[in-house]
Amino acid sequence: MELVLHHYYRSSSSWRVRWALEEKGLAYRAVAVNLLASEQRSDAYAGVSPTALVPALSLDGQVFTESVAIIELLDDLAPTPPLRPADPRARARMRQLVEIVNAGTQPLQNLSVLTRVSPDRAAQIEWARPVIERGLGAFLRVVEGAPPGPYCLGDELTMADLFLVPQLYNARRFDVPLAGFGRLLEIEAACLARGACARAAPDAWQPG
Ligand SMILES: N[C@@H](CCC(=O)N[C@@H](CS)C(=O)NCC(=O)O)C(=O)O
Repeated sequence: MELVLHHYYRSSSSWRVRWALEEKGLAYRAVAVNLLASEQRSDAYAGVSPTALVPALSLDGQVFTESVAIIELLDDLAPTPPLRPADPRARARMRQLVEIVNAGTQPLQNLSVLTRVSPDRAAQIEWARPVIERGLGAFLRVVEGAPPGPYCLGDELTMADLFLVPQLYNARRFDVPLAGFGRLLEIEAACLARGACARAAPDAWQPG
């Protein structure tokens, strides 16, 4: 399996996919797409991704976008460790958490939205902060009803964790106060203690 990941080091969606690849021990070549230099809108990248967003994963020459689809594909092709619970209710709960981030939070604080809101960073932060606070608040309420354990849904790491931790990273970039999110911060610490999460984190990657 030849894997090439088009990504940006600080993109939360890219971190999700790098993390899944690391958990599964899959070797891949990383190609940087510099969002701040608008490389995602270049002609060259239009030939890679139909969405002009990162990440995009090329698998034996076939390109997949959308981190949910990519991670589920990886989970099907390399099932160990599983990133989705087998139980249908637990799986739906996991997908609920994933969508709170993927559909309800991250898109509203994405670069292309922020630049339409305002060119001014302070105004962008003012827009993004309540969006992220609301998303994390919903996420927390669901996690509080889940079985206890180090991760979002108990003892096993799932995709819900892969979506939470990069969103917390985004929250800090937008000065979201995190004091009320202690349970989520505990989960984050448990995740960052995993080599796979830390190796995939923005800090482990060079800009560009
Ligand atoms: N739902 C998509 C989101 C992809 C996405 O929004 N990527 C962001 C970075 S996290 C991006 O490429 N932004 C560039 C832009 O808005 O122009 C996924 O999960 O892959």
